[in-house]
Amino acid sequence: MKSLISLVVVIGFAIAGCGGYGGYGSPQTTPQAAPPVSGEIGVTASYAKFQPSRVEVNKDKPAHLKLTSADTNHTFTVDELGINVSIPAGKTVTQEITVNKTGTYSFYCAVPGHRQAGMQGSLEVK
Ligand SMILES: [Cu+2]
Repeated sequence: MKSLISLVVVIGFAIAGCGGYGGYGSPQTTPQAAPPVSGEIGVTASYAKFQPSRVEVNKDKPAHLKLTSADTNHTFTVDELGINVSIPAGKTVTQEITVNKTGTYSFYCAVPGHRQAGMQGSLEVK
């Protein structure tokens, strides 16, 4: 009787699996989010501030910026480094940056009026 119960469980999973994927093809082909990597830095933009407003990265080491807008459209802009990433309202975008020169750089939101309202911070490269 034990083996029969096992079989029923297996069939149950198989049916649930088919229903769950709804015919969108093999679940193995579903793109997976990249696993968290060291050097991932989350920054949340909301009017009118960045949280955190101070970000540290290591020179010559790729840093993964995970930029989230908590409200409206923003940008993450660093003029000296040629970085200008749009962050659509309510979305999270990731941007890899590698800076090869130590120093303190200013980042800000380029949406008119946002920087003036306080959407700026410093990017420290060590
Ligand atoms: Cu903004």
